[in-house]
Amino acid sequence: MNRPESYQNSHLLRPGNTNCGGCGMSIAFQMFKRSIGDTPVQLVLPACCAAVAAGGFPFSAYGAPVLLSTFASAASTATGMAQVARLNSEDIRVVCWAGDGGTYDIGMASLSGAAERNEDILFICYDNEIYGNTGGQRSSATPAGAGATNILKGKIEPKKDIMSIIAAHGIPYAATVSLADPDDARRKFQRSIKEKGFRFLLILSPCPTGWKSDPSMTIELVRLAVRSGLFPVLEVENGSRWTINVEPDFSKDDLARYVSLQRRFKKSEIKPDEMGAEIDLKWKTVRMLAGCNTGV
Ligand SMILES: Cc1ncc(C[n+]2csc(CCOP(=O)(O)OP(=O)(O)O)c2C)c(N)n1
Ligand code: SF4
Repeated sequence: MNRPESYQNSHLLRPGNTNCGGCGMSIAFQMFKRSIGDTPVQLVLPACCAAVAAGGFPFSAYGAPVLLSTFASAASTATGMAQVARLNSEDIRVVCWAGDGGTYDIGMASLSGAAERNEDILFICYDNEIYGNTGGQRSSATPAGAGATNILKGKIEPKKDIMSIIAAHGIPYAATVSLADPDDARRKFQRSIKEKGFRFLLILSPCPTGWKSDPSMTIELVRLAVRSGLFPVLEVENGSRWTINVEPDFSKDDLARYVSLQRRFKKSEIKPDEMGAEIDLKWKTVRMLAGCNTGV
């Protein structure tokens, strides 16, 4: 079947897909596509909302070749695809697009292996802080205080520090992406698609369904998470050069508003003050790693 002209290359994630309204992952996909333009990509999707988002070809299917993998093999599948492209001298960038469950938890072993071998792939984690596709269970990315369908009173343990773990592999480029800072996001998408070797991006991706937030508040939630210091916006080059890209104002009001806009914190025994203490600790580490290297 010939693809209608208007459906070629214009979207990676096309209109008509099954994602919920206001899905942060959908917005991230659109920003990514607009940033990389016509760069040819192949996608590897482990089990996650992104794996079920597409529909009938060619109307709502992804605008790039896609291989669905198991959770555990996403980074190794991408490694194989990148090696084949290299052997065939094809200028194709292979992108793993995974949720936090497939990154922080179940996909970690092959992700770490590919990072250690510095495979030529871009691994993007859209972090909605839950196992969204199966109803919103906790992952190790769920922040302390947030409820999930299998921990009704709120998580006790803090969110796993994935950026330190990834940076410890000494990969060429790793960065966090704020959907509320489009210029910074575009720069990071453009750099990471071009760079050779293993690259990693972490995108905070609100999930209105799981976070029980209004779909129109998705970007506002990211903005509040960045301003309050909950989501540091930074990049790490070669595992050692940490740069803070957006300086938060650590406003307690922003943190309180962030919490109040989502019903997942409703039954929490952890209050915004205690979350503030965790933010302080997080930023001590970030500032220590960044030294005086502030990009703002
Ligand atoms: C090994 C394995 N365990 C469990 C599942 C069921 N499963 C499918 S999608 C999913 C949730 C994935 O969560 P995440 O990676 O955070 O992506 P999201 O659904 O939030 O987009 C689970 C648990 C599976 N497919 N394979
Ligand atoms: S459940 Fe959450 S992550 Fe999945 S499509 Fe809906 S809003 Fe997006």
